[in-house]
Amino acid sequence: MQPVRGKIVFITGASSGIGAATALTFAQQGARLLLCARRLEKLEALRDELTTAGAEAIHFFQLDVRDRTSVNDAIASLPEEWKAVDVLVNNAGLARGMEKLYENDPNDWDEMIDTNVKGLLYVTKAIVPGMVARNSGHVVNMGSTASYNTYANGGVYCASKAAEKVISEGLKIDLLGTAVRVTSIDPGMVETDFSKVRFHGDEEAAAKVYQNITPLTGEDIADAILWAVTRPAHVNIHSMVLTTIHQGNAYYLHRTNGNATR
Ligand code: NDP
Ligand code: 8X3
Repeated sequence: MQPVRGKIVFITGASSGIGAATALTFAQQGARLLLCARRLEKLEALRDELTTAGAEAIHFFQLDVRDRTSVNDAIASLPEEWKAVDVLVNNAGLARGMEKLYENDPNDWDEMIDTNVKGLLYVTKAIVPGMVARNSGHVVNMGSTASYNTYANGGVYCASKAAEKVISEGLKIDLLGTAVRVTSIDPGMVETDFSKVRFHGDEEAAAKVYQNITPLTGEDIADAILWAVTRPAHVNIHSMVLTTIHQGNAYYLHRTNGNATR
């Protein structure tokens, strides 16, 4: 096992859900946490908990990953002691809307593609050249079971996660000959703010997604990320698909009320 104590772990979208849980898990291992999101106040609210949990150091900054200039400027202007990122967790992402593709609001498409695909690329481009120069590092991209099975009314979100899967594969190939590792973590349903965001704040619709199943938690995903990152240096975990016991794939579920699909 490779310890992460003292390593710089950069997590995008750390203000909520899987990102916040990953920050806590790596804090418990004594990592140095570099965290960003658009809602700086949400990051600030985590500071005490992360410090108490054991983070060696914490540095926050506000970032919208969709803005390429801001991504480049923010990463270029990091304090010197935060520049050599060891682990990048490209987690920032979202789904917007749940309607037939031809009835979707194109603004929702833009938001998903700009965040989940282009944002991930911008951050990767800003960080990976340094990893290559140091011949050391690990990129963890947040995928989804949505990249394996397309489900009704989710075509564009599924497409964005299919892009993430292919980008992860391509990055791994392009890094051959270096010691930099690439992992795609591909969860099924995780109860976070994800569905509230997807349904534009409709909490009732969001709650229904997780009714009559035991969903995964952010901590479950953080645990998977930590496992992938702490394998010996010659082991590259390419992808990890994880779902609740109640989920067969992105579409088939066992709901305790008898429903078998989403
Ligand atoms: P949350 O809504 O709880 O968290 C999403 C995080 O992404 C927030 O911290 C948010 O921060 C950040 N974010 C969104 N847009 C941007 C942006 N433009 N720039 C920077 N940060 C951004 O959802 P999850 O924790 O569930 O989602 C995290 C990732 O996990 C996403 O990539 C999602 O697709 C993926 N995923 C989620 C699953 C689930 O069932 N929940 C399953 C599989 C994958 P802020 O708003 O402050 O910017
Ligand atoms: C999020 C999980 O099933 O809502 O990627 O697409 S799902």
